[in-house]
Amino acid sequence: MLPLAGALLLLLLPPACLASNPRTVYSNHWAVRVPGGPEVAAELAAKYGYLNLGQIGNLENYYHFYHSKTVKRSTLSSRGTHSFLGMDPKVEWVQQQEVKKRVKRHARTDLNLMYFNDPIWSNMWYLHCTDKSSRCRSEMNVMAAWQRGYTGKNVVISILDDGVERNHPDLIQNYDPFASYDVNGEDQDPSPRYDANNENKHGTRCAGEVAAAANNSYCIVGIAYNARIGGIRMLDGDVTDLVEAKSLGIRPDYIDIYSASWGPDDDGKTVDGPGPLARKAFEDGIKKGRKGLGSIFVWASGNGGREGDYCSCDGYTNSIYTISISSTTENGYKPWYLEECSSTLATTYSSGAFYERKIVTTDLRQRCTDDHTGTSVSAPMVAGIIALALEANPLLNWRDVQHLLVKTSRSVHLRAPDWRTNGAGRKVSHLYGFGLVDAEGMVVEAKKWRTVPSQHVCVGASDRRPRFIRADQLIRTTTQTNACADSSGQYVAYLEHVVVRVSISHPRRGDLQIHLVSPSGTKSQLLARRTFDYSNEGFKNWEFMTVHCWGEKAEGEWMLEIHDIPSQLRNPETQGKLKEWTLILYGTSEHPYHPVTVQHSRSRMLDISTTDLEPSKAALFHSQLEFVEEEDEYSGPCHPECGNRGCDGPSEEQCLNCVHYSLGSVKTGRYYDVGSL
Ligand SMILES: *[C@@H]1O[C@H](CO)[C@@H](O)[C@H](O)[C@H]1NC(C)=O
Ligand SMILES: [Ca+2]
Ligand SMILES: [Ca+2]
Ligand SMILES: [Ca+2]
Ligand SMILES: [Ca+2]
Repeated sequence: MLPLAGALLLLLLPPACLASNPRTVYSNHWAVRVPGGPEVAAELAAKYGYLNLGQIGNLENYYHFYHSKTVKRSTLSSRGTHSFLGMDPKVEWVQQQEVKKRVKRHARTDLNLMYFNDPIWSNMWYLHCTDKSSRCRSEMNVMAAWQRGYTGKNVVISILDDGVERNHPDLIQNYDPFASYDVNGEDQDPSPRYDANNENKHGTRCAGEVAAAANNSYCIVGIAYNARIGGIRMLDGDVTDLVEAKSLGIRPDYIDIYSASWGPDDDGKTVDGPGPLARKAFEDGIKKGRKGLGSIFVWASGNGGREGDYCSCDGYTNSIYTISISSTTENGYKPWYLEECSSTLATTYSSGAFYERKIVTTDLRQRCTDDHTGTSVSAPMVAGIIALALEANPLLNWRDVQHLLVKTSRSVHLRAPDWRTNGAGRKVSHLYGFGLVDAEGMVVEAKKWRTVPSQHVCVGASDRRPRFIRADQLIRTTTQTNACADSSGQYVAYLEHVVVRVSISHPRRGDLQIHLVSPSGTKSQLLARRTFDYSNEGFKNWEFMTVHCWGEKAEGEWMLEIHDIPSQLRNPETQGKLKEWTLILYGTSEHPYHPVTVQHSRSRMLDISTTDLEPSKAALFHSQLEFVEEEDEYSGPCHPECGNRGCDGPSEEQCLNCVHYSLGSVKTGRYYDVGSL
């Protein structure tokens, strides 16, 4: 039986839009609809000898099965076991994938022709994941974004670090003195201080990742290789609140993106965040920076994984104003240094175990290194990718950029035990946020992006009823909210960030585990146990943040759970106390992508390839389709060449590819890509 939406689609599609291949070529991939859930899908795959490659994008109940014994490309539809799969009562619908004609947009072969004469280009494995030999199975699609013409032109990035070697042969071309400052030395030149250990190499390594020159026969290719790059030297000296505030506020109308790969000690026992001045610098940056669009602060999520650190105890990465980035290894494994928490937005490749490759980039003393590691790698990579998106659309504000990352990042093959689909249909994990970044997805979406509605902030009433926290007990406390529907013009219908401000006293802070459950049932871990955190200082108005509820409805019942699991080092008789907690909801009163003022009246076929059914792409198709739906209807005359196909403008190029039809409901678009797989 076909699912309803699929049936709708087939009825609506005129024959002219169906595959025009005279011979249908079948692949060894199947799309299968299994309403019983992932376990049932896994069972079925095992039973009939398929490899279950997981849910197709964010399409619930649709799974991607692969059968290696089937001839890879065949003109005969496979029978035998495959018809058994289709007949299983737990399978609602199954379709062997036909190989469709490729179209320009995803012509991967072109990517292989992309040649740079930089000697280390071929070692930049994280940009060559489509190569057959590559272990990174999913692309960050940086080359595809370049192919669309985006290389960071007119975008300015600055690295907040220990200096940048501005005369490095691979940096000098894009180096921008106006994007630079030396806070440590109080001068204009951020050149690092050289010592025997090359202690201050970090900033130079990060700068190359972002904007090393391309095709100059030297070292590597930066992700935004035509962007301008500067350095703010601020880590080589005493770091104070003032130093941080100064650094975060250098030329906010000139610098678009600040990339920071530092924070409080990753020792697993520190709870620390920006002081009053740095906090003010963040707020000023997002309100006034980029002439009011908001500075973009990209932040590494931290390297304290081995020490059991948890990034929600780092107030910089945990801030709503910073874009927190995590790392995965070339094989999609969790790196040893990874810190989990619910404020992480997205992920890039970085180093991992000794047998996994590291990142190549520019190094101190005009050199090149293949030894750059940790989440320090990931923040500049995303800074570079955001630069590509800002080139595609310079009017993106600071929240647009976060929305783009939420929307386009993908879980793909990244291994995490906690991938969950939130109430808005987005897969999210405490290891990886919304997943691996997709540079092409970012530029495509950015190009067509409409600024999201203004940010509302709904501060709930503080719950000051004290509650004891006893060893081995789980306490639950709930709050019912209408999300400020009736007051102050701060109604939050659709969520972005959610913050829980808490004050807790406790004899051993590291014994606490805190979760927040949203009205849609999404459970964010705000704090995990930290073995080394023996502090008796508790939390004083600490703000935990989660992005896991992004896109969900805010109204309803929220639940805070605190679990005290005493370590052996502590007297379990001593107890803690939850003194106060407050829920702060950030978001919009209208749907961020479908404001009510927009007409949804027409859709059309998009010339996107659906050839290989790569699950990672389904989400992208979805978002592209969503956008097209949002186009205002054109009601004027069409060019005669359009025949009966309709058009969205008067010229010949604006003819629609298919006979147009009305969308009965906006939701149809959601299934459109499945139907055409
Ligand atoms: C780099 O330069 C070479 C010539 O040295 C040229 O053939 C190639 O197309 C250039 N690559 C890119 C991506 O521009
Ligand atoms: Ca200097
Ligand atoms: Ca180069
Ligand atoms: Ca940390
Ligand atoms: Ca953040």
